[in-house]
Amino acid sequence: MKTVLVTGATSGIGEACARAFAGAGWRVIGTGRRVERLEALKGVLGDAFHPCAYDVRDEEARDAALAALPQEFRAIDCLVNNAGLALGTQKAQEADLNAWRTMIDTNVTALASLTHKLLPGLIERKGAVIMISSVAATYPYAGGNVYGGTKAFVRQFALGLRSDLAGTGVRVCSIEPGMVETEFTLVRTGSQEASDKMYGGAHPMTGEDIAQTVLWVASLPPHLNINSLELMPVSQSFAGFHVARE
Ligand code: NDP
Ligand code: 8X3
Repeated sequence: MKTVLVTGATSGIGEACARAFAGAGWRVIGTGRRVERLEALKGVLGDAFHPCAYDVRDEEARDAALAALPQEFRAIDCLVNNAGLALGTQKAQEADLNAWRTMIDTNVTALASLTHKLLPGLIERKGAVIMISSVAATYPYAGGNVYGGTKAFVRQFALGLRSDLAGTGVRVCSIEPGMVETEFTLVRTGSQEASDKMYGGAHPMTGEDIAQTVLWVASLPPHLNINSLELMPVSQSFAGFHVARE
C-alpha cells in the first residue's frame, strides 16, 4: 500500500485528490488549516486518511505534524504540492504588498521547503512529486502579476527537479490547470458573487477532473514521466494581445 501526502486537502483540488487516492487504495495524509474539514474527511475516508492540520508557512508546526505521523503513514511515496492561493485581482501598481507576501510564502517558500524536507525519503522509495502549477505560469493576464510569478516558479522548479533527480527514479510532474471551480475565486476576491460570476455558464473543470489526472500521473508505470500537463475546460481558450492606443 502506497502513501501520498496532499497539501491543501480541505477543499477543491486537494480534497478531490485525497478522495481519489484513498479510493484507489492509497494511504493519504491530508494537510490544511481547517481542522474540522480534515476531521470530516477522516469521517468519510476512515483509516486510510490521516489529518495533518497546520499552516504551510509555519515550518515548526509542519515538522511537529510530520514527526507525529503514525508509523504506517511515515513512508511517503508521493507528494502532491497543491496548497496555494491567489489574493486579489488588482494591477501591480494598485496591489497590496502583504497579499504578494502571502502568495510567495505559501505558493513558493512553503512548497520548496516541504519538497526539500521530503526528497531524501522520496529518493529512497523512488517516489513522485506532483506540483499543482497553473496556466497562469505560462499565460500572463492583468491582475495575475505575483500569482502568475509564483506558479511559474512552481513549474520551473518541477522541471529543475527533473534534472537534479536524474538517475534516482523519482518522477516529477507539473500539472497546469486553467479554470477549476473550487474556493479559489472566493479566496481570491472574498466575494461569493464574484466566484459565482466567474464560473457561471462556463462549464469549468472540477477538482475531481484534476484529481483523476493527478492519480493517473502517479499511477503510471515507473519508467514513464509526464513532465508537464496543461488542462483547460473546453469553454476556456486564448485571447489576443492587448494594445494601448493613444
Ligand atoms: P481552494 O481554495 O479550494 O483550496 C486551497 C487549499 O490550499 C485549501 O485546502 C487550503 O486549506 C490550502 N491552503 C491555502 N493556504 C494555506 C496555508 N497557509 N496553510 C495550509 N493550507 C493552505 O483552491 P484550489 O483547490 O483551486 O487550489 C489548489 C491549488 O490549485 C492552488 O495551488 C491553486 O493555485 C491551484 N490552481 C487552481 C486553479 C483554479 O482555477 N481553481 C487553476 C490552477 C491552479 P486551508 O484554507 O484549510 O488552510
Ligand atoms: C488559476 C487559474 O487563470 O485564474 O491558477 O490564474 S487563473
